[in-house]
Amino acid sequence: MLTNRDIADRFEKIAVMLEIKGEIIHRVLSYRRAGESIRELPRDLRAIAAEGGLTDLPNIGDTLAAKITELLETGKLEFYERLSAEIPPGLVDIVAINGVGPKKARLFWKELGIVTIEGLEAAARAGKLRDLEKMGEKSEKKIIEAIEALSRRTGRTPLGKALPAAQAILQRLLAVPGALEGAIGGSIRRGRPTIGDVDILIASDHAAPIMDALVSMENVARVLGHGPTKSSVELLSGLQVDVRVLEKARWGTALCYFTGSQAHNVRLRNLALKRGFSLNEHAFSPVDENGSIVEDAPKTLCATEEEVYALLGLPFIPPELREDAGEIEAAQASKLPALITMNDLRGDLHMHTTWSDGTLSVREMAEAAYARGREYIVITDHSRSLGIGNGLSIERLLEQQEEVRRVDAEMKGRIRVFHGTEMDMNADGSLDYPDEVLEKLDFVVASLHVSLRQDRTTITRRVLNALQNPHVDLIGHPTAQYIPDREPADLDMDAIFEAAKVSGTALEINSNPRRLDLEAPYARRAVEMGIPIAIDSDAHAPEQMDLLPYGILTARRGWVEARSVINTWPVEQFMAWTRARGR
Ligand code: DGT
Ligand code: CA
Ligand code: CA
Ligand code: ZN
Repeated sequence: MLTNRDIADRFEKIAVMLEIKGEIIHRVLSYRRAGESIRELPRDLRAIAAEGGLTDLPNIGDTLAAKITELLETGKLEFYERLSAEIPPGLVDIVAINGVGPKKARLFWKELGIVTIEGLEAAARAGKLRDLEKMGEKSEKKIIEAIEALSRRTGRTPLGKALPAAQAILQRLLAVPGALEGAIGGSIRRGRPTIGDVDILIASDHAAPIMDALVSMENVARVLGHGPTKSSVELLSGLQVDVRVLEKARWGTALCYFTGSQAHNVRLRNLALKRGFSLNEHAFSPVDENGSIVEDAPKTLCATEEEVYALLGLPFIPPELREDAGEIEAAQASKLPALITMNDLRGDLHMHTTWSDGTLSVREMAEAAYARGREYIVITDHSRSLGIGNGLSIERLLEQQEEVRRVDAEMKGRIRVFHGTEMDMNADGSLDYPDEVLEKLDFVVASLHVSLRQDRTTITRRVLNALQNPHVDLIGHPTAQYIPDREPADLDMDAIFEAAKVSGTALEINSNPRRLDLEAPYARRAVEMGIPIAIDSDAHAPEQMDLLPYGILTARRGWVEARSVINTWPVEQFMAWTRARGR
């Protein structure tokens, strides 16, 4: 399903393509401005479209509204498909190079047939650009430098983009006749927050049709390699996808190998060597005392990963743990954690409604959460100082409480609905509501949203203040990172963990794939210190409740068990916990 950001990206891409085409600036700007407006929207376009409100948005007239509707309904845009046939979409990436505008991109394309950054770089290094109109050795050198800078800047793709793209491709490939089994491997399977490239495995005896299906997908920008059992493509999004086809009899060794991590694989190979085998993606092969593979000796194939680990004397190790971060030792000692799963989640303690910047009412969010199997939720709209989030004054907060109580009564026997807040930890270190207001609430989340670039002492003190307040139950998205655009705030995490341990305040794993905050290593440390965790959706719209699996994946990478997570607890236990915290 396309998000506001996807549609904004698309319109901005169209603007650049029109510019390369040489369209009048008025038309170019209409797409660019529309893209910018959509990117800034505080609400889901889908909801606005459902209300018929698209043309009320800034910079959106009838024509663009129709295009948004087409994108929302079909996921595609006829106009864009036609334009792509005329203007290679890879040129848009070239325009992103510092110092290369649409005119230059057009020049390189028309004169030298260059349609990708790599093509441009090769031409520049070969000295082919300098003789073009208005170019020279100096500008050629500048382009090489700018390309190098660009490749340092980009690189990894957020999990939230890579995983849905990988799933869509996997489904396409599994639909090819002869495909028996398929999986996403690599860093996606391990749940890393950002992804270098996508690795997909398919078990089949007929690789060719699967390879052909991959390279002929319409969202392929370039084919990087097209072999008999192994191919790589670059998608229009820039994401690289590696696909390998193998026999089902070797599925276990192959999936294990291509899941990684490389460090984990090295450990497994060493364990295999100790047992007299060389282990690779194909099989366990007997080795002699020098470690050389014994030719003609029978190899052992593994159809499942369980068999691979069993041959190494280990229980199955969940992919999220495979980072050589103690999982091998834990497995050897039968001390692997019983990792949390989606089924363990009962509550969701952080979400927004139309009272602040959400898209649905309290009742609608409760229904949406109930439909997804939640047993209890906390409504946590923004607090008064957060202007951009339409934060609630004390009066509106108390008014909202009446509505929450009413909805809770209406939903009786189906889901419990509690009243809370996502309160700002203000730039001056104060909390955004006084204690006498906080004590009226069932649950208090405190979050950093503003002045995120304060120095370490100042910004850490804001969080420590919140941790010292007995009314604060949870620190929301503690580091305030935003993947990939914003680094975590410069916090003294040691001090924060120590303070949370003393106060017993929970720390959040925010499931939004743009946040994934806390990340796994911090979550693991919190659990080791006995600090409670909450895994929340922070939903501003109902479909964002479906992002919880990203939080679960992150928790699993952090060795988190259900018992450490307060919203896996039955509602009575959760209530007893918050009450014991001074309510
Ligand atoms: P990424 O793509 O940077 O997010 O990270 P990965 O882990 O997906 O890495 P990738 O795509 O290069 O390779 C996928 C898996 O294949 C990797 O996790 C382990 C395995 N693999 C690839 N190359 C090697 C290698 O040279 N040695 C070993 N032991 N394993 C490898
Ligand atoms: Ca990968
Ligand atoms: Ca790869
Ligand atoms: Zn929130």
